[in-house]
Amino acid sequence: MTALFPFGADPRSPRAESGGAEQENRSSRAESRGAITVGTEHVTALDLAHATEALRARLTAAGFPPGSRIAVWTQGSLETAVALVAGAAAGYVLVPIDPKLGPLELNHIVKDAAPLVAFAADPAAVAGRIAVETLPLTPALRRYDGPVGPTREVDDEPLLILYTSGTTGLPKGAVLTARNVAFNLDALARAWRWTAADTVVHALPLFHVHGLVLGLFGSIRVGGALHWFPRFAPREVADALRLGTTVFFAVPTMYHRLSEAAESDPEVVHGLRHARLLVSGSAALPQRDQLKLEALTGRRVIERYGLTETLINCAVRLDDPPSAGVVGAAIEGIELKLVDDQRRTLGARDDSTLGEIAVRGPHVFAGYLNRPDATAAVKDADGWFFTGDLACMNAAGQVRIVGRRATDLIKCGGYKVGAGEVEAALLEHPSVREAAVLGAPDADLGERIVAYVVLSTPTEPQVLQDFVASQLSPHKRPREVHVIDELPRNAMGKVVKAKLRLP
Ligand code: MCA
Ligand code: AMP
Repeated sequence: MTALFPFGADPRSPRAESGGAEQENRSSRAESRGAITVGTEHVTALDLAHATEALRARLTAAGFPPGSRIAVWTQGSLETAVALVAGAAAGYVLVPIDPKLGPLELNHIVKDAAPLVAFAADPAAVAGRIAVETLPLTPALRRYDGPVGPTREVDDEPLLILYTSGTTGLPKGAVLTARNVAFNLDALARAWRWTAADTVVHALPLFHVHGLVLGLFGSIRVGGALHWFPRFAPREVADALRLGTTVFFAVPTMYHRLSEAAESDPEVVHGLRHARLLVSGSAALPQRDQLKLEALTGRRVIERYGLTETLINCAVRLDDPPSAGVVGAAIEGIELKLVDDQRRTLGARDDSTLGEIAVRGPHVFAGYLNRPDATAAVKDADGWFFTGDLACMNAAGQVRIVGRRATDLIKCGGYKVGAGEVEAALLEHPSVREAAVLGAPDADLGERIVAYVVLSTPTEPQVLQDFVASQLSPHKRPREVHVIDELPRNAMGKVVKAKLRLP
């Protein structure tokens, strides 16, 4: 078995594993610069090894051995990133929490995942929000200077519980194992020749796969480095690329904003030109943004496609020829097929036959926490996971995503939002009698959340937007609220959302 991260033992200590020359090299290389940089602060690989030991010692002494579930409030600080890596390396099961979660989701997650303890860089900011004890991260994780031990091995035990929305109901906790993560990252590293020489820059949240698994864990697993911005600003990312980071991970909304910034700011163009690799994911990258960026910078953005439950399924490789709208072929070591409505395999590789993407392999999650029913609905007895995404495939196995089965799932800024979740939150407002929510095309966000409501007492749309932002994560708020007299329904009384869609 191999270690999850390459800083398993202090490369300078006699406890360093024999035969770990490559590991030692990688650690030493990353040690000479920041393994993780946030703002003006950074930690080295050796600091991460110390933090792992410190976290393990602290939690074990408090009665929480490795294997216990710990929640981490993913506040925007270096300490947060360190705690996530250290917690994973020390063998804990991490439940990353969006610090902006509203009470509806937060209470559900804490009850469902039942973490024994929580960590926060700034416990005061989250005081009283959950019944679990919240320990401060600073400064203990960086003061430890005792001996360091091995990190967690790549095993089939849970590593992460990540919450993801469905069409209705509250988010479900996807349980990802250490093997899921390690296998997926190694395959991507090969596809992109992602090595210890790379420094990734990203400005994604650390409570979803994209920012946490790819951006943070990926950078550390390859022995490289990460420059993390807790907030996205085009110029900051471009400056980081210009000053030596080599790889950029972002959602399409960020590329859209970069393409706009590049029109007026030559430094943004300059930065993007410097990158070795620009990768987009979490939602479809519109052609117009791709072309605009290419025209301005001469660089192409490559796409990869994934889900919380499967991590990354497809990726355009470094040497693949450019092809519009293609998210690449299945990554090495996984099986991918298209299926029809009855889940029968479609053999066509004609770039036009449409089917649902199904995948199988060591990257597919263990299941949803406490929801065997929901797991059985998406994963069959043979291990195939049915994604709900509709696509076609060409003769080379390259996949083009065309849409998704469930119209009640909205991808807004790369965040998945269930229409039912937003409707339920709106119905909690005393003035709302009925609500229907859908996604409308949006040049910046991909899709924007639009709500149609029938009111019992007059209320301003802004009040309802703020109400949803206070109950759920603010990114789940409707960007538009339309007050109507009644919702269109069919003969069975079911709301016909198609009749609400904007022209
Ligand atoms: C605005 N705000 C509010 C309100 N309005 N707060 C309370 N009440 C309101 N009414 C706050 C927001 O919380 C936010 O604060 C700020 O104002 C701006 O909000 P918003 O307009 O929503 O954000 P944005 O600027 O449009 O964000 C665009 C973004 C963001 C930066 C692209 O959508 C983003 O970070 N997306 C990444 C999503 C992601 O990582 N998805 C990966 C899923 P503040 O600025 O303080 O937050 S993993 C996945 O999909 C798979 C595995 C894959 O393939 O990757
Ligand atoms: P999430 O549950 O937040 O992990 O979102 C997963 C969903 O994001 C997938 O089912 C797809 O619908 C969408 N997605 C991710 N990457 C891409 C991409 N490159 N192109 C189109 N859709 C994507």
